[in-house]
Amino acid sequence: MVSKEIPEYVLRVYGIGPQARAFPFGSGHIHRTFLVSEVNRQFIFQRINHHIFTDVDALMENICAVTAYIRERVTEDKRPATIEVVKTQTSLTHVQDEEGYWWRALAYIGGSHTVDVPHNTQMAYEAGKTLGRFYKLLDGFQPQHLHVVLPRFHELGYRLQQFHTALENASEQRKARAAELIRLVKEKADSLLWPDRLIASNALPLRVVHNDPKINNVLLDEMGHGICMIDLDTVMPGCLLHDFGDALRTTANPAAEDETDLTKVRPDIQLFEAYTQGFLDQTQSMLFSAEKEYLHRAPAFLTFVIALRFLTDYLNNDVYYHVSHPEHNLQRARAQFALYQGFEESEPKMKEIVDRILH
Ligand code: GN1
Ligand code: MG
Repeated sequence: MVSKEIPEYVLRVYGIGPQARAFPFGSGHIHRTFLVSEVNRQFIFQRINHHIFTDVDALMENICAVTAYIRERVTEDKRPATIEVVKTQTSLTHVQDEEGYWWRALAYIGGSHTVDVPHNTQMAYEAGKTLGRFYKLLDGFQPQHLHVVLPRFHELGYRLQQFHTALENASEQRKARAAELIRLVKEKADSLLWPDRLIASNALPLRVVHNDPKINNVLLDEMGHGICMIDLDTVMPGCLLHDFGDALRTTANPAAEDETDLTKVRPDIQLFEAYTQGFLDQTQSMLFSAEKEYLHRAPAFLTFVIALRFLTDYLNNDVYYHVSHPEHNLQRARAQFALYQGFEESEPKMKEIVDRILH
């Protein structure tokens, strides 16, 4: 039985019959995702959150442009080097249902899976190599050809503005529950504006970046080898340090993103080293010296940005991220701020590792 959550009309335009089965899939915080299985084919179906991605045509154009470019460059590989948007029978990349929701389908790669936390250093290495390969394959794609679907996405100054607006409108109860984190933001924010400044002064190159390369956006095969990056929604012109930081936020943290036991939340330096090795094995020759110089400071920065966004959404009564209970965003923010502090303390050690790998 097809899940009632995917309208029959949507499946029909893809030529999928009523015998197909559908189940909720993955752990994304924004869209609704399903695995749809017929006797001999499987698809990922996603209902796009158009409150967040307001220009769905631009979003899909970006994904199709980037994946087409990668496919043209990799012809000899048997394994897919990128995700593939499946078109409808009339060649559309996305369709709207009667309620106004947009849907898209992606080919499911047999035997593939994702993990929410790395199982070992080998897996961290594979994740780093997979993001590095994504960069290598897109070297030459002009970032200006992409739409900016979510402007100022990782700009801390922008996220602070949103935080201050949320603070003005938040309930006394939520402000009280979050008081300690609110204090931390006010104390630390100024010291973290350096990437915004470097970007504004063009000291860092503009690249095609993923913008959400957390470990569960790395597709792995049965052997644990990286296949490709998935979730290309936020691929935009941007900054490599943002990607490197977000990747380590999830790959160098052995605990869950929303871990309640904060004693478990700390950067694991061996996982950091393995990821960095995998990433730099692929990208070292492409990197600019300004990028190399700041790699070790990217994890604390980006983890702070994500923590701040969870906190802001808590103050806004959970309007952005899916939550499974009323304190979920606060719980995520607590874990991510704890991780941020751990990364900041580990910067000297991370610098040593980056320098050793680069020399
Ligand atoms: C969101 O939906 P998902 O899980 O792919 C968010 C990312 C955050 C992430 C935190 C468009 O990604 O920026 O890093 O949650 N995506 C958007 O896990 O805001
Ligand atoms: Mg995403």
